[in-house]
Amino acid sequence: MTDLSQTVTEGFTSRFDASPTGLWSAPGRVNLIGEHTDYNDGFVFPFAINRRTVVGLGLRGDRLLRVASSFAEETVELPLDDLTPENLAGWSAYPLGVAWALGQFGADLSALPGFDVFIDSDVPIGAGLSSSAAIESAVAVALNDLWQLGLDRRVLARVGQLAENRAVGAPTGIMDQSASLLGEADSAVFLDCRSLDAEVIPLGFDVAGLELLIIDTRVSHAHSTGGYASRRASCELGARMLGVTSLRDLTVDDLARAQKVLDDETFRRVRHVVTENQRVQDTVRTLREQGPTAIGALLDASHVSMRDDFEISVPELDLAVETARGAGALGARMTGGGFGGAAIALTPRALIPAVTAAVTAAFAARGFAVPDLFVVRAADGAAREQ
Ligand code: GAF
Repeated sequence: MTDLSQTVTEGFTSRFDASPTGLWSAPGRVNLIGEHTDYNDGFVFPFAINRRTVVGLGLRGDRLLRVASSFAEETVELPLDDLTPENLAGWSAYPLGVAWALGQFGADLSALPGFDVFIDSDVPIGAGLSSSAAIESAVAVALNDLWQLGLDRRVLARVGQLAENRAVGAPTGIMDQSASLLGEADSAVFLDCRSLDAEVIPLGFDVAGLELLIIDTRVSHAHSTGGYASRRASCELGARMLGVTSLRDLTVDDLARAQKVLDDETFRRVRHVVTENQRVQDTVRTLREQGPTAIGALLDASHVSMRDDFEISVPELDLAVETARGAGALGARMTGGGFGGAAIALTPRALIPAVTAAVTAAFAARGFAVPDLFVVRAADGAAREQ
């Protein structure tokens, strides 16, 4: 039994005075490349990581929902009949939002029993590694099993996204839940966010002697406020003004025309998305043809585009990227929604200590908070544990 499985079993028993029927887990994710492309119907290339959320869940004989976790003292209770997005708030909106969203995808909530759930996680919160999608995906697979809904994983990803959009209030895309549900060890998920076709592609990091180093800047971010929503709105405005359904419908050859039609800021937002879609496809092709040591320049270009065109980086992320590159990383970029969170640095294994030391020293010299640096591996997606 893993440590998390044990704390969840013990937590469930002490809060609910019973044993869970089962344990399910789902990983956080890191995005290798393809940022702010998902809600533009574009391409992303994330992978599930070896940090997970574990949930213990048991059905009840009545229609009460009870949610507890190791990160909050309170146990939240809500009758299933009162389950609406408006009645949800705080951390419990993630698990309860999933239960509500399952109802929007065909589960007959009026005929199903209530449940108790206990949650624990080692996915860092606020680091851009999708701690929220890990909770949503773990609860989604658990309820799909115990409520016997028979929904497939692509639908469960949409369930998690709907929970995040409506119950949590963050206008996010489908990437994070897809990575958490569809990920496989040592591989990344090449997802077409329009068709939801997903291809699992081996990364080959191990054979190439590479590691993916996470540099958590400790600058925390939230996607339910401000910048994320305004970037999404700019993309939608750009698509409308250019007469396309979404920015996915544009290629780099359309950018000259776009520049004539759009104001400078909207044009730069559009240029980021259009070029980023191209970079995702180039990364997948390069990985296949030349292996992972050849993708560094694409990661670097992605960061520059987010820094200068999409304007979602912060000084800490820029410093992390520049310093990691200077210390020998093959490529580096901020990852996730931006405005804080983490950068990634694709780094030869032997250089991990040097890059870690250089970034830590550079942050200290600039008076920034002490960053947290750690390696992640590509792991399997959500699963029943017991
Ligand atoms: C966050 C969102 F949740 C994703 O849907 C995606 O848009 C990402 O930011 C940016 O690529 O993680």
